[in-house]
Amino acid sequence: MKVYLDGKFVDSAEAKVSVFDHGLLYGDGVFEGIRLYDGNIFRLEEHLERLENSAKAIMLQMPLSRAELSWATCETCRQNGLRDAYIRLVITRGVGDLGLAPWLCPKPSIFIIAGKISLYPQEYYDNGLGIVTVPTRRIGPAALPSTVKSLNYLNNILGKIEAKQFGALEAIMLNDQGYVAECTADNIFVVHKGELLTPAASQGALKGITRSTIIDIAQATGIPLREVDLTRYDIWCADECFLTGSGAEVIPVVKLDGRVIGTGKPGPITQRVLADFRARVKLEGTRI
Ligand code: PXG
Repeated sequence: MKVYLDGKFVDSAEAKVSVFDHGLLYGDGVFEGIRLYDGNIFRLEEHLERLENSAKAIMLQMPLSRAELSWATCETCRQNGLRDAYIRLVITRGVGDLGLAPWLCPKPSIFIIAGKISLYPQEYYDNGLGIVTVPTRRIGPAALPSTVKSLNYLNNILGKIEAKQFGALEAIMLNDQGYVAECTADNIFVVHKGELLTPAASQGALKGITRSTIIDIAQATGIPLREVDLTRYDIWCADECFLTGSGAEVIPVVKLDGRVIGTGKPGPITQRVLADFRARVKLEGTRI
Protein backbone atom coordinates (compact mmCIF):
# COMPACT_ATOMS: atom_id res chain seq x y z
CA MET A 1 0.00 0.00 0.00
CA LYS A 2 1.21 3.50 -0.88
CA VAL A 3 0.62 6.31 1.59
CA TYR A 4 0.81 9.99 0.70
CA LEU A 5 3.15 11.61 3.22
CA ASP A 6 4.25 15.25 2.96
CA GLY A 7 4.35 15.36 -0.81
CA LYS A 8 5.60 11.85 -1.51
CA PHE A 9 4.00 8.46 -2.04
CA VAL A 10 5.76 6.01 0.27
CA ASP A 11 5.31 2.36 1.07
CA SER A 12 3.11 1.82 4.14
CA ALA A 13 6.10 0.34 6.01
CA GLU A 14 7.99 3.60 5.42
CA ALA A 15 5.03 5.86 6.26
CA LYS A 16 6.25 7.12 9.63
CA VAL A 17 5.94 10.33 11.61
CA SER A 18 8.23 11.62 14.33
CA VAL A 19 7.66 10.95 18.05
CA PHE A 20 7.95 14.75 18.36
CA ASP A 21 4.95 15.35 16.12
CA HIS A 22 2.36 17.25 18.15
CA GLY A 23 -0.38 15.22 16.52
CA LEU A 24 0.98 12.29 18.50
CA LEU A 25 2.14 14.18 21.59
CA TYR A 26 -1.04 16.23 22.09
CA GLY A 27 -3.63 15.14 19.54
CA ASP A 28 -2.95 18.49 17.91
CA GLY A 29 -4.29 18.14 14.39
CA VAL A 30 -7.37 17.57 12.28
CA PHE A 31 -8.63 14.82 10.02
CA GLU A 32 -11.31 13.58 7.65
CA GLY A 33 -12.77 10.14 6.98
CA ILE A 34 -13.93 9.99 3.36
CA ARG A 35 -15.42 7.24 1.15
CA LEU A 36 -14.56 6.18 -2.38
CA TYR A 37 -17.45 4.41 -4.10
CA ASP A 38 -16.84 2.73 -7.45
CA GLY A 39 -14.13 5.22 -8.39
CA ASN A 40 -16.00 8.32 -7.12
CA ILE A 41 -15.05 10.15 -3.95
CA PHE A 42 -18.25 11.05 -2.14
CA ARG A 43 -18.63 14.76 -1.39
CA LEU A 44 -14.89 15.43 -1.53
CA GLU A 45 -15.35 19.21 -1.68
CA GLU A 46 -17.50 19.18 1.48
CA HIS A 47 -14.93 17.07 3.31
CA LEU A 48 -12.10 19.39 2.27
CA GLU A 49 -14.13 22.42 3.29
CA ARG A 50 -14.78 20.88 6.73
CA LEU A 51 -11.09 20.03 7.02
CA GLU A 52 -10.11 23.62 6.18
CA ASN A 53 -12.59 24.92 8.76
CA SER A 54 -11.33 22.47 11.40
CA ALA A 55 -7.77 23.67 10.69
CA LYS A 56 -8.85 27.32 10.80
CA ALA A 57 -10.57 26.75 14.16
CA ILE A 58 -7.36 25.45 15.72
CA MET A 59 -5.19 28.03 13.89
CA LEU A 60 -3.37 25.39 11.88
CA GLN A 61 -2.02 26.60 8.55
CA MET A 62 -3.12 24.25 5.75
CA PRO A 63 0.01 22.93 4.03
CA LEU A 64 -1.81 22.46 0.69
CA SER A 65 -4.38 24.37 -1.33
CA ARG A 66 -7.87 22.88 -1.94
CA ALA A 67 -6.84 21.84 -5.48
CA GLU A 68 -3.60 20.24 -4.26
CA LEU A 69 -5.43 18.38 -1.50
CA SER A 70 -8.04 17.17 -3.94
CA TRP A 71 -5.36 15.91 -6.35
CA ALA A 72 -3.37 14.19 -3.55
CA THR A 73 -6.52 12.45 -2.29
CA CYS A 74 -7.48 11.17 -5.75
CA GLU A 75 -3.88 10.21 -6.55
CA THR A 76 -3.60 8.15 -3.33
CA CYS A 77 -6.60 6.11 -4.50
CA ARG A 78 -5.15 5.77 -8.03
CA GLN A 79 -1.71 4.74 -6.77
CA ASN A 80 -3.34 1.89 -4.85
CA GLY A 81 -5.60 0.83 -7.72
CA LEU A 82 -8.67 1.29 -5.53
CA ARG A 83 -12.30 1.59 -6.67
CA ASP A 84 -13.87 1.39 -3.18
CA ALA A 85 -12.06 2.59 -0.11
CA TYR A 86 -12.02 4.48 3.12
CA ILE A 87 -9.74 7.49 2.91
CA ARG A 88 -8.15 8.97 6.03
CA LEU A 89 -6.74 12.45 5.47
CA VAL A 90 -4.76 13.75 8.44
CA ILE A 91 -3.01 17.05 9.09
CA THR A 92 -0.91 17.27 12.23
CA ARG A 93 0.72 20.31 13.81
CA GLY A 94 4.05 18.74 12.89
CA VAL A 95 7.32 18.32 14.73
CA GLY A 96 8.06 20.63 17.66
CA ASP A 97 9.63 20.79 21.09
CA LEU A 98 8.11 19.15 24.15
CA GLY A 99 5.55 21.61 25.44
CA LEU A 100 2.17 22.58 24.05
CA ALA A 101 3.25 25.66 22.08
CA PRO A 102 2.03 25.07 18.53
CA TRP A 103 3.98 28.11 17.28
CA LEU A 104 7.16 26.13 17.89
CA CYS A 105 6.07 23.62 15.25
CA PRO A 106 7.26 25.20 11.99
CA LYS A 107 5.77 22.75 9.49
CA PRO A 108 2.47 20.83 9.62
CA SER A 109 2.56 17.25 8.42
CA ILE A 110 -0.02 15.76 6.06
CA PHE A 111 -0.73 12.17 5.23
CA ILE A 112 -3.42 10.32 3.31
CA ILE A 113 -4.19 6.63 3.76
CA ALA A 114 -6.62 4.86 1.46
CA GLY A 115 -7.61 1.43 2.63
CA LYS A 116 -10.43 -0.89 3.49
CA ILE A 117 -13.00 -0.12 6.15
CA SER A 118 -14.77 -2.74 8.23
CA LEU A 119 -18.46 -1.91 8.05
CA TYR A 120 -21.24 -3.05 10.36
CA PRO A 121 -22.31 -6.58 9.37
CA GLN A 122 -25.19 -6.63 6.82
CA GLU A 123 -27.59 -8.17 9.38
CA TYR A 124 -27.70 -4.83 11.23
CA TYR A 125 -28.75 -3.00 8.05
CA ASP A 126 -31.50 -5.61 7.60
CA ASN A 127 -32.66 -5.95 11.20
CA GLY A 128 -31.39 -2.81 12.93
CA LEU A 129 -28.89 -2.12 15.66
CA GLY A 130 -29.35 -2.07 19.43
CA ILE A 131 -27.48 0.83 21.01
CA VAL A 132 -26.99 2.12 24.55
CA THR A 133 -26.55 5.45 26.31
CA VAL A 134 -23.11 5.74 27.87
CA PRO A 135 -22.19 7.66 31.04
CA THR A 136 -19.39 9.63 29.37
CA ARG A 137 -20.75 12.97 28.21
CA ARG A 138 -19.90 14.65 24.92
CA ILE A 139 -17.40 17.50 25.34
CA GLY A 140 -19.44 20.72 25.19
CA PRO A 141 -18.97 23.24 22.38
CA ALA A 142 -17.72 25.78 24.93
CA ALA A 143 -14.76 23.49 25.70
CA LEU A 144 -14.08 22.27 22.16
CA PRO A 145 -16.49 22.86 19.30
CA SER A 146 -17.88 19.50 18.18
CA THR A 147 -17.73 20.84 14.62
CA VAL A 148 -13.93 20.57 14.72
CA LYS A 149 -12.90 17.09 13.58
CA SER A 150 -9.72 17.04 15.63
CA LEU A 151 -7.27 14.30 16.50
CA ASN A 152 -8.60 14.42 20.09
CA TYR A 153 -10.98 11.46 20.06
CA LEU A 154 -10.50 10.28 23.65
CA ASN A 155 -13.96 11.47 24.64
CA ASN A 156 -15.52 9.36 21.90
CA ILE A 157 -13.16 6.45 22.59
CA LEU A 158 -14.31 6.36 26.22
CA GLY A 159 -17.86 6.23 24.90
CA LYS A 160 -16.92 3.41 22.53
CA ILE A 161 -15.29 1.40 25.35
CA GLU A 162 -18.39 1.81 27.51
CA ALA A 163 -20.63 0.77 24.61
CA LYS A 164 -18.61 -2.44 24.26
CA GLN A 165 -18.82 -3.09 28.00
CA PHE A 166 -22.59 -2.85 27.68
CA GLY A 167 -22.53 -5.21 24.69
CA ALA A 168 -23.35 -2.60 22.02
CA LEU A 169 -21.54 -1.55 18.84
CA GLU A 170 -22.50 2.12 19.07
CA ALA A 171 -23.68 4.46 21.82
CA ILE A 172 -25.51 7.69 22.38
CA MET A 173 -23.49 10.41 24.05
CA LEU A 174 -25.47 13.08 25.90
CA ASN A 175 -24.20 16.63 26.34
CA ASP A 176 -23.67 18.41 29.69
CA GLN A 177 -27.36 19.34 29.82
CA GLY A 178 -28.48 15.77 29.24
CA TYR A 179 -29.62 16.33 25.65
CA VAL A 180 -28.65 13.83 22.97
CA ALA A 181 -25.55 15.07 21.12
CA GLU A 182 -24.60 12.25 18.76
CA CYS A 183 -23.02 8.79 18.84
CA THR A 184 -19.31 8.00 19.24
CA ALA A 185 -18.70 8.14 15.46
CA ASP A 186 -22.13 8.73 13.97
CA ASN A 187 -24.88 11.34 13.94
CA ILE A 188 -28.38 10.38 15.05
CA PHE A 189 -31.84 10.95 13.56
CA VAL A 190 -35.30 9.97 14.75
CA VAL A 191 -38.60 9.87 12.90
CA HIS A 192 -41.57 11.26 14.80
CA LYS A 193 -44.97 11.38 13.12
CA GLY A 194 -43.40 11.48 9.66
CA GLU A 195 -40.89 14.17 10.55
CA LEU A 196 -37.11 13.74 10.73
CA LEU A 197 -35.48 15.19 13.85
CA THR A 198 -31.78 15.52 14.61
CA PRO A 199 -29.71 17.42 17.21
CA ALA A 200 -28.08 20.68 16.12
CA ALA A 201 -24.31 21.10 16.15
CA SER A 202 -24.80 23.48 19.10
CA GLN A 203 -25.87 20.42 21.15
CA GLY A 204 -22.50 18.77 20.55
CA ALA A 205 -22.95 17.07 17.18
CA LEU A 206 -20.39 16.99 14.41
CA LYS A 207 -21.76 18.49 11.21
CA GLY A 208 -21.53 15.12 9.48
CA ILE A 209 -21.25 14.94 5.71
CA THR A 210 -23.67 12.00 5.74
CA ARG A 211 -25.95 14.04 8.00
CA SER A 212 -25.94 16.89 5.48
CA THR A 213 -26.69 14.38 2.70
CA ILE A 214 -29.74 13.20 4.69
CA ILE A 215 -30.85 16.83 5.02
CA ASP A 216 -30.60 17.14 1.20
CA ILE A 217 -32.49 13.86 0.72
CA ALA A 218 -35.25 15.04 3.08
CA GLN A 219 -35.56 18.30 1.14
CA ALA A 220 -35.60 16.52 -2.23
CA THR A 221 -38.20 13.97 -1.15
CA GLY A 222 -40.41 16.33 0.84
CA ILE A 223 -39.79 14.72 4.24
CA PRO A 224 -39.99 17.49 6.85
CA LEU A 225 -36.80 17.81 8.91
CA ARG A 226 -35.94 19.90 11.94
CA GLU A 227 -32.89 20.35 14.16
CA VAL A 228 -34.21 20.02 17.72
CA ASP A 229 -33.09 19.34 21.29
CA LEU A 230 -33.60 15.62 21.77
CA THR A 231 -33.85 13.75 25.06
CA ARG A 232 -33.68 9.98 25.51
CA TYR A 233 -37.47 10.09 25.89
CA ASP A 234 -37.74 11.33 22.30
CA ILE A 235 -35.80 8.27 21.17
CA TRP A 236 -37.75 5.80 23.32
CA CYS A 237 -40.98 7.21 21.89
CA ALA A 238 -39.78 7.70 18.30
CA ASP A 239 -41.35 5.78 15.43
CA GLU A 240 -37.94 5.14 13.88
CA CYS A 241 -34.29 5.90 14.56
CA PHE A 242 -31.13 5.68 12.46
CA LEU A 243 -27.48 6.68 12.59
CA THR A 244 -25.39 8.26 9.85
CA GLY A 245 -21.66 8.37 9.20
CA SER A 246 -19.15 7.94 6.40
CA GLY A 247 -18.34 4.48 7.77
CA ALA A 248 -21.85 3.35 8.75
CA GLU A 249 -23.69 5.19 5.91
CA VAL A 250 -27.29 4.94 7.19
CA ILE A 251 -27.93 2.25 9.78
CA PRO A 252 -31.30 1.57 11.44
CA VAL A 253 -31.52 1.54 15.25
CA VAL A 254 -34.28 -0.59 16.78
CA LYS A 255 -33.36 -0.62 20.46
CA LEU A 256 -32.00 1.89 22.96
CA ASP A 257 -30.89 0.65 26.39
CA GLY A 258 -32.97 -2.48 25.90
CA ARG A 259 -36.13 -0.54 24.99
CA VAL A 260 -37.69 -1.32 21.63
CA ILE A 261 -38.03 1.68 19.28
CA GLY A 262 -41.17 1.78 17.11
CA THR A 263 -42.04 -1.63 15.71
CA GLY A 264 -38.60 -3.01 16.54
CA LYS A 265 -37.82 -3.27 12.80
CA PRO A 266 -36.21 -0.77 10.42
CA GLY A 267 -39.04 1.62 9.50
CA PRO A 268 -40.21 2.85 6.07
CA ILE A 269 -38.62 6.32 6.25
CA THR A 270 -35.28 4.83 7.37
CA GLN A 271 -35.42 2.36 4.47
CA ARG A 272 -36.31 5.13 2.02
CA VAL A 273 -33.46 7.34 3.24
CA LEU A 274 -30.99 4.43 3.15
CA ALA A 275 -32.01 3.56 -0.44
CA ASP A 276 -31.76 7.22 -1.53
CA PHE A 277 -28.36 7.53 0.15
CA ARG A 278 -27.04 4.44 -1.65
CA ALA A 279 -28.35 5.81 -4.95
CA ARG A 280 -26.63 9.15 -4.34
CA VAL A 281 -23.21 7.69 -3.61
CA LYS A 282 -23.33 6.17 -7.11
CA LEU A 283 -24.31 9.46 -8.77
CA GLU A 284 -22.53 12.15 -6.78
CA GLY A 285 -18.82 12.29 -6.34
CA THR A 286 -15.47 13.28 -7.75
CA ARG A 287 -14.13 10.77 -10.29
CA ILE A 288 -10.57 9.87 -9.30
N1 PXG B 1 -19.85 12.22 14.71
C1 PXG B 1 -18.57 11.90 14.98
C2 PXG B 1 -18.02 12.15 16.34
C3 PXG B 1 -17.77 11.33 13.97
O1 PXG B 1 -16.50 11.01 14.22
C4 PXG B 1 -19.67 11.45 12.46
C5 PXG B 1 -20.40 12.01 13.50
C6 PXG B 1 -20.31 11.30 11.11
O2 PXG B 1 -19.77 12.27 10.20
P1 PXG B 1 -19.60 11.96 8.66
O3 PXG B 1 -19.01 13.22 8.10
O4 PXG B 1 -18.70 10.77 8.51
O5 PXG B 1 -20.96 11.70 8.12
C7 PXG B 1 -18.33 11.10 12.69
C8 PXG B 1 -17.50 10.48 11.60
C9 PXG B 1 -13.63 5.72 11.91
C10 PXG B 1 -14.60 6.62 11.24
O6 PXG B 1 -12.48 5.71 11.50
C11 PXG B 1 -15.17 7.66 11.94
C12 PXG B 1 -16.07 8.52 11.31
C13 PXG B 1 -16.37 8.32 9.98
C14 PXG B 1 -15.77 7.29 9.28
C15 PXG B 1 -14.88 6.41 9.92
O7 PXG B 1 -14.04 5.03 12.85
N2 PXG B 1 -16.61 9.51 12.07
